[in-house]
Amino acid sequence: MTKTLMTTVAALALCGTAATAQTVGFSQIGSESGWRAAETTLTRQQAEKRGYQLQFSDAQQRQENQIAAIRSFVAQGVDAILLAPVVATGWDSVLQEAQEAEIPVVLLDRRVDSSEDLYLTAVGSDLVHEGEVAGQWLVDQVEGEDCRIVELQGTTGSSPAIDRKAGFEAAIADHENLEIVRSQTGDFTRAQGKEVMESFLQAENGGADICALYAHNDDMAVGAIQAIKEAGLAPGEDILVVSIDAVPDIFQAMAAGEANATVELTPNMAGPAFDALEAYWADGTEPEKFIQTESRLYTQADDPQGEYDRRKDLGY
Ligand code: GZL
Repeated sequence: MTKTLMTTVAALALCGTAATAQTVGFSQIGSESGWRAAETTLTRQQAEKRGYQLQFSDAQQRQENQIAAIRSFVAQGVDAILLAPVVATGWDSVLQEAQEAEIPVVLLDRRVDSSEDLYLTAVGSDLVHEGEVAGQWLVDQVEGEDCRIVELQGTTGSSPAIDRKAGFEAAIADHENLEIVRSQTGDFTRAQGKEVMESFLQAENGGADICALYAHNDDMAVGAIQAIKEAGLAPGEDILVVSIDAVPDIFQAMAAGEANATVELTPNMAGPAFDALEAYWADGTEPEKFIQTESRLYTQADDPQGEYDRRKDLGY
């Protein structure tokens, strides 16, 4: 049988399966941040719009729950699996099980250290670049003045926590006036962001010795802003605040002068993921192993109230 005829036959066979609704398993990390909630909302909307049945699993930020969910999806014989991996390590065996079941896996918004042969593609931003953009904004903002920085890291062992730290450090490396004096995980949540910032303030002369906060996501920054205010200081002025995600509430803080800059991360990772899966299902098209989404800096000069109004109903 010629290659063209084989491709046609394969496409026709797949079309037959495409006539029945594809079932997609989605192992989501949890609902730890506004951005995560928006990613879930948009994934559900994309699945509904494209006629897929979405099997959703919320792992409560525990890798063992994600691994169990993937095994359940494999047992169900789903047509594809979306995985937002809470941490970067420990996925080889369960991804091999999905591969042996010939179920394509697409990674969303975070990366894994497994071989790229074990997943169809990964959709996400350049997390190192996000950290670099945040760091460069602070370099430009302080204009050579000494600046003692405190850092709220994301979930320990997650690719955004590793990469956003690396990118920020790279951006400030050649500027001796900028120094990260305290750094600790706030696990991407508001509550822990507030709690850790309280400890930073206490340890740094009530906050008088802190020039800036770099938070790996806006939710930890919003929690920290509350702590800074409760300590009697003005966030955005006494302590500069730069973070990542561009969720509505950081724009509300910016409009109030309580936050200074955020780097946007699109929550619509599912759109490019489903596009890649549809091409793969149609004729076996293998996508690039990384589909990059855009990042953009927003500051108080970028109509924060308008950005809040534009985003507040997008499912965050
Ligand atoms: C980054 C993403 C992060 C968000 C946080 O790609 O995984 O996880 O920045 C979320 O808000 O918790």
